[in-house]
Amino acid sequence: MEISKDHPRYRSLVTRERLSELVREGVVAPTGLIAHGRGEAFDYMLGERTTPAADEAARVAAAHLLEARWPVITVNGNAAGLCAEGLISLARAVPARLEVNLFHRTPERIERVCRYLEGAGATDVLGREQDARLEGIASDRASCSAEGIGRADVVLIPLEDGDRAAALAAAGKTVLAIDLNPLSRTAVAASVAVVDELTRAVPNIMRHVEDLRNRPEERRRLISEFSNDRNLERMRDAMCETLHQKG
Ligand code: PTJ
Repeated sequence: MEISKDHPRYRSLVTRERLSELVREGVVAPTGLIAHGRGEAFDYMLGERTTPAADEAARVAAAHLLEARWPVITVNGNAAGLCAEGLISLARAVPARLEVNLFHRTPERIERVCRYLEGAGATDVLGREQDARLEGIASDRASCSAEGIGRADVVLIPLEDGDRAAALAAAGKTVLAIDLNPLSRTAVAASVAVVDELTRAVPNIMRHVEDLRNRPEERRRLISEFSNDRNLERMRDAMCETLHQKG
């Protein structure tokens, strides 16, 4: 589809087209488009910007990633389609392992998403071998890599479903979520929920990683002072403010 560059929603239209293409290629799940639409609606309510509270959460997420013993970043179809290069760069910078972990799981799709990441420059992608299980999930969605999620102490989960976020937290892992919905079970179950659009949140976390790299005391202070509940409340307030301004 031809999209005119001066269309006011040009970027959004291009992203939608790209995700639709990736559905045809089997990287993004068909319902990934619905998840994306929900994200767009929440982002609209945020004014499509990184709020001060989201920036604070991104800084605390960066602190956790640097403090972690075995940090892992999980990647699903939407995350790969929207932000493969950003996630790969973040994983290199921390450094953290990348694991493909899908909600709509078939061996073919796992392979496609792994190859998509590798095509964007990733190496050592985990996920093809699912040799561990997360307690508390009955379906094959419990499967994960022993070298990745299985061993991780800190897991960054962009756009994850609520059951798995809760299971990761119950397994004693520090869960860092990126999710535009401040009411989602994922955002609530996380230790840190970055309520921001993925393609803004990832480079922002990366910027904070560089800033905090040689500041261990600052990292620990940030972690000990952060409250996810309070941050989510600020995000809900920010959405209400935007709605009032627009009305
Ligand atoms: O590739 P798969 O099979 O692993 O499937 C991936 C999806 C995303 C389809 C699957 O995990 C799913 O169904 O997710 P949910 O439960 O719909 O949750 C997606 C969450 O991500 C929702 O709360 C959306 O608001 C949020 N979201 C969507 N797009 C973005 C986003 N958050 C940040 N940035 C976005 N671009």
